[in-house]
Amino acid sequence: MKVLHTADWLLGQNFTGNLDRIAEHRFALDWLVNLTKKQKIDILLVAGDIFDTPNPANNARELYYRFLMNAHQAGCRHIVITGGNHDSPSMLNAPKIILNSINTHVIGAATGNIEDEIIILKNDKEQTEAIIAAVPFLRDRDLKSGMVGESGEERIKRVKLGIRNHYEAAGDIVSSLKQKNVPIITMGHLYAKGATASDKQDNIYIGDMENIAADDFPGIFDYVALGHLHTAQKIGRKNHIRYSGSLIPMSFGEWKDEKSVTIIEWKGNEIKDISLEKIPVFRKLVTINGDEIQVEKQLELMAENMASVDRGLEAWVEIFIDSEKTRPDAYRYFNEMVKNWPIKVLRVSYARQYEALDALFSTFELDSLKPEEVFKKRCEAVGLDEKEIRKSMKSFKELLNWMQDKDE
Ligand SMILES: [Mn+2]
Repeated sequence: MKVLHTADWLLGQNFTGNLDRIAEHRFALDWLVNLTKKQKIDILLVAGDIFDTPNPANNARELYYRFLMNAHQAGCRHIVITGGNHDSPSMLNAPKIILNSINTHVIGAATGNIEDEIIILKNDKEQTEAIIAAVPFLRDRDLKSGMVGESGEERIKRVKLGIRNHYEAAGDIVSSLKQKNVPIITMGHLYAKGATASDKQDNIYIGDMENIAADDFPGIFDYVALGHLHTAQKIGRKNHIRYSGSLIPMSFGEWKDEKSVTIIEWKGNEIKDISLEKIPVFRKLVTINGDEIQVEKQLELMAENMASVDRGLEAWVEIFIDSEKTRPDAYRYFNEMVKNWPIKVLRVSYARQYEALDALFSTFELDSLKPEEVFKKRCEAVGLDEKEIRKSMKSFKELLNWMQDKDE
């Protein structure tokens, strides 16, 4: 039996606020359907952050439903979808009943009853072939709401304990269902201890408080399919606890990442093999550093290389210029230079000009930044040291997390 693990699709993402990723996502999902067919995947797990926003655009929803139908028709017998911190639980859950009819199980959020997350997958002879504890992203409110007067540290402790308890309870339920030769798998959307996030990954709120360690997952689980971090990796040197990584690079911080999906081959309830299937690059994201002349040379070189391979979609570039002199029209200047090449320059910054926010970012660029990035720049601008910045960032992220919880 073969299980394919993927996560963090973030369909409907707007890059730097005004560019959509629909074409890339369509290519990636079509590729995934073909892979599912070629590899004869039995079970597909998507561990959260299906969509980028709680209310995604209709073309993003269309991609999602089209993929589920195509994967089903390609012979994938079971699909399990869990909600991530970006997803709206009610939006994911709304079509649950109809998706059930194509063997797709959706767990948008915790319900208060952990049994709701336990999915028993059966073959057409009604024999159990896998048991899945489909744990979605656990929101603050799922882990008992914050106590009045609770400090930040107390809250973190409570969140960590809540998550551990949740997995323990799920482990207890599946233990009672255990059958010979049937794999038991759990899913999760969280930041596991020891994991690496690309520095620009913006979707971590509860995030870097390191929710849970590899040893905290009950031993009953033969595989742990995680989402939330966009870089494929295993956790705590355990081969069976993994992040699949995202489908496409979600920010310039991920431009060097090799994206993949994880395929787990089983013999009974034992893992026979785990392999990463590399996802083709449908659009290049590139960060270029250097003085003006070096940047121009790199752009020329890029254009030459791209001309020799048919990549379809134009590359997106961000530029950091290391120079004393600034050019107020830098953004226009570089876009003029690349206008006949399959390249678009999205952002130009001067590396040495960190004194003031408004000197560094044009209005366009400010729009393209995430709140955390702006806050961090501000901390740097007022001269906080690294330790102080880390501390302030932590509080800021808690605040964002609280606001996000409130929004829903
Ligand atoms: Mn996430």
